[in-house]
Amino acid sequence: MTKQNIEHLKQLLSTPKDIVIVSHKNPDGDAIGSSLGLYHFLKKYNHKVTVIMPNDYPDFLKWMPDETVILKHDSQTKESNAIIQKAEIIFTLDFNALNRSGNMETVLGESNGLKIMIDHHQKPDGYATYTFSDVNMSSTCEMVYDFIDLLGELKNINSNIATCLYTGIMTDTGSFRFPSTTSKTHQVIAHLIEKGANNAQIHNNIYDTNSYERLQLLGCALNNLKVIPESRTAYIVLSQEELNKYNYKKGDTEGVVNYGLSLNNVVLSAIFIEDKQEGIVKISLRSKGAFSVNEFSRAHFNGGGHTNAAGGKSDLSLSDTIEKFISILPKYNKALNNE
Ligand SMILES: [Mn+2]
Repeated sequence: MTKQNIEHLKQLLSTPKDIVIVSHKNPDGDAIGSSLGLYHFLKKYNHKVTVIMPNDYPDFLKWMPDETVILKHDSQTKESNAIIQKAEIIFTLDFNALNRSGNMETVLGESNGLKIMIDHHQKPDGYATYTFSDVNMSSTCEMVYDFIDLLGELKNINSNIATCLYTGIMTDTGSFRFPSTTSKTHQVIAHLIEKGANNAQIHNNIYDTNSYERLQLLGCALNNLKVIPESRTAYIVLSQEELNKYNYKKGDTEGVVNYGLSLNNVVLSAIFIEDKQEGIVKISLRSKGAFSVNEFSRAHFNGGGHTNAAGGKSDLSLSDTIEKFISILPKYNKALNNE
């Protein structure tokens, strides 16, 4: 983002505009946090702002200030499309290819609204007029903070903005422990606490919301954990039957993949979750060090993300997907053992 771009954006935002903020399918804490943080910021300047997500998200995200204003495109399609079509400015947050927005892809592509991307994933597409992309950033929330800084408006961060941005930085950094967490991230976090983010309460809202069934499902997942020592890999499989048994709800498997990485000597962790309704197996991958699960997923599982955290999917059956995964791994043994 050049100085000239920022001047132009300042100019653009100096009069009230029709603005839409969208994020990716299956929105996470960073997607909701950055969208609502930016929403609260833009509302201060009398813009008309609408936040639209492709689909619903877990209950543990449904407490952020004004969360209830968010439209869900899959259940409010007509209304959402009409708003996107007449938007003057569209912020696309926490994703960088329009197909990550699920069924919003077409309407976003066709809308004449000026697009501004703020994102930290790899390989951004060229759809936006203004691309604010940095793969080294901890989170899109930290980038929204920087964006507000570039506009010279840090003084106007209120407790709602601070709360939303804090949440996304916390969730995307695994509570400030991933390598993307820098001293500057901590400075931003410190400032957000000064501005009214209640860190203990936010942590509680996000992480201490387990149901008994969710813990039972976690127990089942850990019981299913397998380790392949020669590949320094751990993986978990959850079948649809197991999910049903524990009354699975969206978000219940969030973070489970990280348990594999907590094993001594493991540098690659995967979880395979059967989704009979969509007819796919959903895959989450985590790694330590330089081993890129982004590249691994792009090459084999129709996905991508970051070096150390990526998603993917498979159209094969659950058992065939696992078989494929196990058969691919030996090719990577050298890289995995170099970590
Ligand atoms: Mn993110």
